[in-house]
Amino acid sequence: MAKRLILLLVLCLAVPTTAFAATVKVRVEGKTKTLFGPTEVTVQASTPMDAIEQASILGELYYHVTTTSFGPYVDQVGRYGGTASSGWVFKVDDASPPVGADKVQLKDGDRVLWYYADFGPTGGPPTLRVTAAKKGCYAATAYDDNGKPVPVTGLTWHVGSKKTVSGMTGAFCPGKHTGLLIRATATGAVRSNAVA
Ligand code: B12
Repeated sequence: MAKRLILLLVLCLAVPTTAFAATVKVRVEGKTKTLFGPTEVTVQASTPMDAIEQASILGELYYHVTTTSFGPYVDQVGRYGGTASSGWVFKVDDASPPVGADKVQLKDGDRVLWYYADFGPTGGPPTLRVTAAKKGCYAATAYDDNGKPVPVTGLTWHVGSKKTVSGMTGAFCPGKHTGLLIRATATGAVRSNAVA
């Protein structure tokens, strides 16, 4: 009888995780380069913690989780762990949830970003997102931890890995760029996703 109860309990705990897996996009931005999914890879994941596990499986990406008083904490991804004022944080749909990565239930269409960040007196860095705009043009938006658009300086557009364009305001219209991805960087901001 006790064994059956334990089995039932285990099943109850296991089922929601699988049942609530959502179809989401995941990207991992490291300290010096993109570690996984520049164009954002679609995975099935129930939480941001699950999303980094899926990225790790698909990209053979090293990550490490430690147990803290707040719960499971990602203390390293790829080569770098944290210091007193830097470490690994995540956003869902461009905003930083105020709880651990195992506590956020993802829903279909969410975009999960894990990134290495240096924190100063004003908080963490904004994160950049590039979207395709009208007529072959692109827009870049920087988001703060609350998911609110914020201004950035030094915005630079990258066309593939060789061409860069700086000093532009408004949409970026690169012209023909077959096979080359468009992305953006800015001073003190986390680099953007890449868009075809
Ligand atoms: C410094 C800090 C960070 C640093 C840690 C740098 C480092 N040294 O590795 C950075 C900026 C990386 C960070 C990240 C995050 N943090 Co933080 N962080 C803090 C802060 C300000 C101090 C923690 C500390 O140093 N304690 C002193 C040391 C001696 O104790 P410790 O137990 O060893 O501390 C470790 C853990 O706290 C761990 N840690 C830090 N943050 C978090 C968050 C979670 C959910 C977990 C499980 C562990 C954890 O890192 C510390 C150093 O190794 C606290 C606020 C506070 N006053 O406690 C928030 C705080 C713990 N963080 C918080 C949050 C939400 C996060 C993030 C989930 C934010 C995000 N959306 O990404 C991430 C964690 C994601 C992950 N990697 O799994 C919340 C947790 C709320 C909750 N109830 O779950 C707190 C309480 C801030 C707040 N009020 O919102 N954090």
